[in-house]
Amino acid sequence: AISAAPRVWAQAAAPAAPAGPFSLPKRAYEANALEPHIDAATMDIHYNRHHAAYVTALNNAAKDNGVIAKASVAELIADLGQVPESIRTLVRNNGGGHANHSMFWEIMAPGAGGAPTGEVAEAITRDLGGFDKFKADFEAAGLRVFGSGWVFVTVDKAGKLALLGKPNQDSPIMDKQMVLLGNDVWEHAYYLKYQNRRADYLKGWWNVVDWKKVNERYAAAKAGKLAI
Ligand code: MN3
Repeated sequence: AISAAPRVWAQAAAPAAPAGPFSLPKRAYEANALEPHIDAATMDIHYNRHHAAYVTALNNAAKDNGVIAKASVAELIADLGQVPESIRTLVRNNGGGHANHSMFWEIMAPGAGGAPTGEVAEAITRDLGGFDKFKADFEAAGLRVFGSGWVFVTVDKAGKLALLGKPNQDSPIMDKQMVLLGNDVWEHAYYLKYQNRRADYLKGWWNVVDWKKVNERYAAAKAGKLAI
């Protein structure tokens, strides 16, 4: 008889990545932990396949290139001019993808959401017009990204915030800026659950934003110690 065991997405194994300097960061929660806002199947495929593929491509590039092998992902994408032209686009796309997704998993958590807290709440009020206006502007920026991309909040060393969208896997780090938080608006981030309803995904996402972690990133940015 043919076995008809149901697929358990949360237990799907990560593809074997070649040994290399870059690795998939550990996620602090299970694939189903952000349900219903981010479904387990999307989380599993997004992390174990999409993000893993960016890491694998970077490791493959590092095998033949000492510059890539020795740099952190943030160092690489902050200065793409140091990368040989023949693989610059590869490193831009996959290095950006690795940095963006590493940040993305970090700023989400189960049982999170609600209003921002601490210094980040004050900065949102001061620089972005308060939480309600910020949420509306952030969602609108996410909808304006045509095709695939991200919407980010950047932070400078003085703690000042700014909102911007980016195409593809581009990162504000490529413009020597620091990322406080960002949301992935590639279809792979939401299509299984939300189909074409990107606006609903953007609205639901606030329920999983971990403001405690965002405050840690804010403090790190002001101290000049934000790694990604
Ligand atoms: Mn993605």
